[in-house]
Amino acid sequence: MALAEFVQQLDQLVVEADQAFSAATGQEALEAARIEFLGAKAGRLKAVQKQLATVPVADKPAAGKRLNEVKAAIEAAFETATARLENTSDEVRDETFDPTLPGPAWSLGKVHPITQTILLLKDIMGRLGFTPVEGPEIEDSWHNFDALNVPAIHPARDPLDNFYLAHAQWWGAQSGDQGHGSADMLRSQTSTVQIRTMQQQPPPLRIISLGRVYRPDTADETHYPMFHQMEGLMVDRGVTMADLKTVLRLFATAYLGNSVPVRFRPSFFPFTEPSVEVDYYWNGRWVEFGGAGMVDPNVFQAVGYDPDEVTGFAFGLGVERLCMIRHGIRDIRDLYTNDVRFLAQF
Ligand code: FA5
Repeated sequence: MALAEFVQQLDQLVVEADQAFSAATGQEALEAARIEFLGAKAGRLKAVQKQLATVPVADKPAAGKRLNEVKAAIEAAFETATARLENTSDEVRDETFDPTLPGPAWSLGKVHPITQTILLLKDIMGRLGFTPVEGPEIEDSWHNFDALNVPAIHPARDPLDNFYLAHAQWWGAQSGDQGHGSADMLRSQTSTVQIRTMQQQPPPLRIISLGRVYRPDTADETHYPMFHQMEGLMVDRGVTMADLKTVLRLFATAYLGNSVPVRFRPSFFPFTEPSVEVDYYWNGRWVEFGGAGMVDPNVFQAVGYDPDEVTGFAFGLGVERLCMIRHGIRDIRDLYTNDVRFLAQF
């Protein structure tokens, strides 16, 4: 092959390679063009190079020199295209960005301690055979009072002790039967869910209900106008006070991690007879957690259960109190001020 022809092929190759590299819009296309022109085995430059052998001996130095120049030019065109693609990638390049500096510290959100407590309580009670159920937070006074055997003239119905809704006529509800003259209110106890569950399901029952309740209590270290209760209800043939005490003791032992003595103090709730206050012995003192008792026969009658057939126990414990004792929290208000420094500890 004559020198002129050899050189012309090389020059043509530079132009085509440059066009192909410039046209590549992505890494894949660029790599394909690189293989086409610069490929070590079957590349087009290699093919022209092989023809160097056919160039007359006298012209070989000039041909070889030109070959090296063209090779360098094609490689330079490839480098330029590579740099172009890197600069136009999605990432916006920031001159001041220093990849060697430590990045910002991300802190993960946490489950609120009350929610953590609720999950744990469900877990423990679940192992004791109690299924979680739910009820509405806006209740009618029939479920909150009447069906729970709270008499029409009972002081617990007083509007100063309850959050009735603006349109509700609490006094009209005093003799309310279900759905009639029944005032809407924010429930003051989770015992309402006992009623709703028994209305829907026949005995035997073993349920818990965890949720918010509302009372116009002044906030202090141990009281808040909105708090949570865990209600428990077990109904079957032959359920006794001994079952109640056993369940509460097993629960406390699982929850607090030590053998926890339980104390019952005589008390009064309209919906249980007998009724007790439940105290746990913890860190050298007795702490009150809630109320409990044997379900009053009048409650069974209100929901259509036969009190001659079944007996049952019920209890209502303060969830905040349980949470506070486990974590050594002194003031219930800390749980509701949403201070991340406090909440991040749990
Ligand atoms: C009741 O609410 C009954 N319904 C409990 C019950 C259920 C008795 C079933 C019998 C059978 P009491 O009003 O005592 O009871 O409240 C129970 C617990 O809720 C208290 O012991 C306390 O731990 C918690 N508690 C009451 N008021 C507040 C408040 N303002 N803030 C935080 N926790 C409270």
